[in-house]
Amino acid sequence: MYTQSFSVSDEPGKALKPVASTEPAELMARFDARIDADGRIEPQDWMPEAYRKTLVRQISQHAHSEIVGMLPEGNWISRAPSLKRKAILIAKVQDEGGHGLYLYSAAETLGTSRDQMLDALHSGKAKYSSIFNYPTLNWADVGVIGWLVDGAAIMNQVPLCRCSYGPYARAMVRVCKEESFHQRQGYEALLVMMKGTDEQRAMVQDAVNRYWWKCLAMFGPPDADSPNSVQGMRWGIKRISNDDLRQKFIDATVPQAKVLGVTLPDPDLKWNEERGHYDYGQIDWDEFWQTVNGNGPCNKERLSTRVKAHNDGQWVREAALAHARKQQQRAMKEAA
Ligand code: BYC
Repeated sequence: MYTQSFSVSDEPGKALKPVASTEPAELMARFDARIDADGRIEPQDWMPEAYRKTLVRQISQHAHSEIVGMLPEGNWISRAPSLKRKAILIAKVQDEGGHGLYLYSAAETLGTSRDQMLDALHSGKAKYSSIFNYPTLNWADVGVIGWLVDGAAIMNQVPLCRCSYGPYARAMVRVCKEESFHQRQGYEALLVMMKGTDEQRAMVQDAVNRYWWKCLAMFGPPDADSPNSVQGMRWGIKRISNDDLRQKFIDATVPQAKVLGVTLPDPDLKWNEERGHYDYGQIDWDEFWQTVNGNGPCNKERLSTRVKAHNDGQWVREAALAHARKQQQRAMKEAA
């Protein structure tokens, strides 16, 4: 349903100028040349500190989004309406945990430890996607998360498969394949509900009404208010701007909503022949920033659940480390 083609905007980063740098000129020139040639940067390569920092910021935020994203859906595992839906949901939540692990590993190649990243998340310093700070009120929310939230995530993540940093790009290839399954299972679950009772159809419409605008905000602030975009695009980390991705998502989703039989809650949503895109209404950016800055409806609950899960898992990490130490000692004894 979502294209896996690595399409990019017509002139990605063309008009953007590199920022001034105090890094060694020769190394910097070599790095810039590789970026300009659309080459990959690998962990052992020299890179400017600002590039490293930007990647750690983006990849760790992305990893945090994956593991916090497990929470709203995880709440529904015990209440899934059938064995089939329960099995699918367990697999999906487990996949999100796996995505977090690939991404933390990719960020660790840049010299930041997983403990440091998790500390930043648990102390409230690090960001994660705004979308996971809204409640999941009924079973249709789980379908809508698959269709719209995973749908938006794929739209954002397919271009990241061509990110200039090798480990991030490679992790994203696998993540996108799995997200594609997530999106389809959500859409299929909603199709089934829409063929059900009036009450089920009303639940789907209600979930769409609550999630639509929040999903559009997932792509980040408008390009003009996005402080990281210019440099991110110049470095080939971001390939398509926040607004262009948002537009691509809307254009892809409107026909899907028609097939499903739901109304997207935007009176200004209308095909614009001249632009070749759908026009859409105003996103509530004040509400978005409130949520990003810790004051959304579920921020506190999500963070405390995450911290509790981490603390409850301490004995597992300690046992794994003790086992690894024992294996190592045994191997050393055998080698002696
Ligand atoms: N929520 O200059 P900008 C998923 C922050 S899906 C919270 O445009 P950038 C999943 C931004 O970090 C979601 N914060 O930034 C799906 C920046 O703050 P800092 C995860 C947001 O980096 C289903 C500030 O606003 N996907 O995982 O150029 C199930 C200014 O923004 C948001 C990714 O993370 C937001 N929605 O662009 C389970 C994809 N939007 O850092 C899991 C990778 C913006 O300067 N990330 N901010 O303090 C990206 O592509 C980019 O980082 C973004 C933002 C498009 C999100």
